[in-house]
Amino acid sequence: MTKCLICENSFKSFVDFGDMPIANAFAKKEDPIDKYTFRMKVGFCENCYMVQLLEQPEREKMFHENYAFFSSTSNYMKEHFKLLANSISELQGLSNNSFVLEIGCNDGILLENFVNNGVPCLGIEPSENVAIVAKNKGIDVISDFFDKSIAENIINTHKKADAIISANVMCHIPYIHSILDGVKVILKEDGVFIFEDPYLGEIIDKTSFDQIYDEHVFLFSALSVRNLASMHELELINVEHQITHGGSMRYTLAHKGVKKISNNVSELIMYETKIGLDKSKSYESFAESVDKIKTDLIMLLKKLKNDNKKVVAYGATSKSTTVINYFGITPELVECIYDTTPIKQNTLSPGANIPVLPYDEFRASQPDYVLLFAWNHATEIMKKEKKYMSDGRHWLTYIPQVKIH
Ligand code: JHZ
Ligand code: SAH
Repeated sequence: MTKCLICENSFKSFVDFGDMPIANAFAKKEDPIDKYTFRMKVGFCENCYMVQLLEQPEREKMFHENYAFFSSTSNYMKEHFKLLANSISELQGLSNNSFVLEIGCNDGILLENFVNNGVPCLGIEPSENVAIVAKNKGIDVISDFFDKSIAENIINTHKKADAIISANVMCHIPYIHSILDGVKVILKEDGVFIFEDPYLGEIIDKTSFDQIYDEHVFLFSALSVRNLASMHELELINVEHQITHGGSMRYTLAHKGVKKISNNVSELIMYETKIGLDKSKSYESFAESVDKIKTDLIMLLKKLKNDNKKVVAYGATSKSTTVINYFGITPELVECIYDTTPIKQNTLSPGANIPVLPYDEFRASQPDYVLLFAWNHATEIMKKEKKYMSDGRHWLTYIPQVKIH
């Protein structure tokens, strides 16, 4: 039994992925291979409804000056964050007298929009290499891990925030109580705290098990977020579905009792209760569904190998580390992974040592089948590669089930 990170209740795991490497530990060929692994199990706390990892590597092992994920590699995500900035500006009536704080600003994909619109803002970003890209865009960034003590420092030098924003960061932070204490300190009386993360309801529905890796310590639902907020005198006032990252939810929190609660919240809670996200037994078949995908994909990859087909992969995602290592995908089955991110290129994938190559070499490699690890960007990528792939080549995807396109 393990203690829940939110309410300290004891809980057990419902799925065990075995020993996993750091999802973004792409190894340069000249570097020694990092043999570090942690046991990746996921469980559900019946008391507060939080789905969470039982164990997580220490934060400095994941977020540092060689962090491999740069947010701005997707044009679709750039557009998504531009729209988010506009909608928050409208919601809060932001101007050059306002103040916006972002937790985990990465390369500045969101905050650059506020800078361009003359809205004062600040990013907090511990991974120095991505923070430098944001700083070079003219964004004010503190290179540190946000928590309550950082918040207390910020309040000495900045005014209170009209909006605090955090995309794909809250679900990464096991010390989330300290984050919410910090939010409480910095958020103006009528301010909003808006965050979005992959949505538990869709992860269960689509069996998108690859959203589970070291960085994602929590898989949120409205049920768990509402409860967590209430522990900090905050209130969940809105929820909005997003199609990003394979299905996400945007949660809006405000100080308790200040803002009207949208009907979306009770409707989503009703839906979550109906599909059983509040009950242990709903999670029992998840591992079986994952193993069905595993069997189907491995069988297909072995058959393609026997038929002498050339199979490569597209997108060295964090998610792919779970797929590759849990399924036992080797360089014999998938020759290499092409990716546009310079820091990932000419490296070996974490755990399985599949070569990661520059995207520029993808088309010349003439594959028969392309395994799409960046399936969450399928619309953007398939559009970009449409002409090339129409020449008798096939995409392979595996969420929600194995499919040849
Ligand atoms: P992508 C990361 O997850 C990690 P990952 C993190 N934990 C998280 O929650 C989300 O992001 C937000 C490449 N690519 O977005 C770029 C191409 O090569 O699915 C990336 O390496 N060509 C913070 O890593 C990868 O694919 C393209 O055209 O699972 C995509 O990674 C495009 C669009 C992407 O996130
Ligand atoms: N918001 C971006 C980046 C997500 S990547 C997007 O949606 O694309 C997650 C980021 O959170 C990483 O850049 C990591 O360095 C950062 N991070 C991790 N822990 C953090 C903390 N305690 N405070 C602030 N940022 C953190």
